[in-house]
Amino acid sequence: MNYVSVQNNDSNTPLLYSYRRCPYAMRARMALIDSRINFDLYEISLKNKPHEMLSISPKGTVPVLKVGNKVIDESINIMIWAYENGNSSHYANHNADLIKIGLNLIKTNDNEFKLCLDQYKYAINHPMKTKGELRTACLFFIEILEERLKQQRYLLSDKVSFADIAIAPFIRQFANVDLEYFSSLKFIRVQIWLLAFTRSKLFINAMIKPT
Ligand SMILES: N[C@@H](CCC(=O)N[C@@H](CS)C(=O)NCC(=O)O)C(=O)O
Repeated sequence: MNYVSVQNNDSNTPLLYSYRRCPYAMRARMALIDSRINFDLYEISLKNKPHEMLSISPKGTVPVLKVGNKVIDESINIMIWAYENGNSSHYANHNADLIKIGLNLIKTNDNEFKLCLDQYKYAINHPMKTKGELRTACLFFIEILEERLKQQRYLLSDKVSFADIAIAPFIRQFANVDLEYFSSLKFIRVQIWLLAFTRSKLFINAMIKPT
């Protein structure tokens, strides 16, 4: 992962438009690093998106991956591209059933859970509900993860998988809204899983600040 300005990218090296704190961009960076793909990273400002990015992906969200003439602008598709084109065991090791379970978990994360998470994060915009109600609404997903972690160390098996990498950045956001509350929950396995994730080399490398 090399931080570049857009002009410095030679068009043969995949270029990722990213935003360090965005959980979708985190999963894309981790999948690329995990797959041992050499890529250039351009850290954007969400308030001032580069024209080069908007010209190839007008919807204006990060992450966006440009590989030659191909543009991939959904984080999950960037992950799939990375695992199909790189050299990691995390995706390939799973059978079709586990891949399906992983993709379904990610779908629940990106839809129902993300909606509850945003309402909890920005509780001030939802005056009809208390913060307590908004955070309790998120717990359905934490409970699903806890149940999976009762059966194995990670979400799909005893090994880290693409599902852990895709989902953990969002659970980290949930935890960070109120760490004391998160620590007080009965979901001990999710707490341990998140701690292991945030201490992992992969996450730490994906979070290195641009110099
Ligand atoms: N479905 C997209 C969602 C990406 C997304 O919403 N990214 C946010 C940052 S976390 C973004 O770029 N928002 C646009 C903005 O804030 O202007 C994906 O999975 O890549």
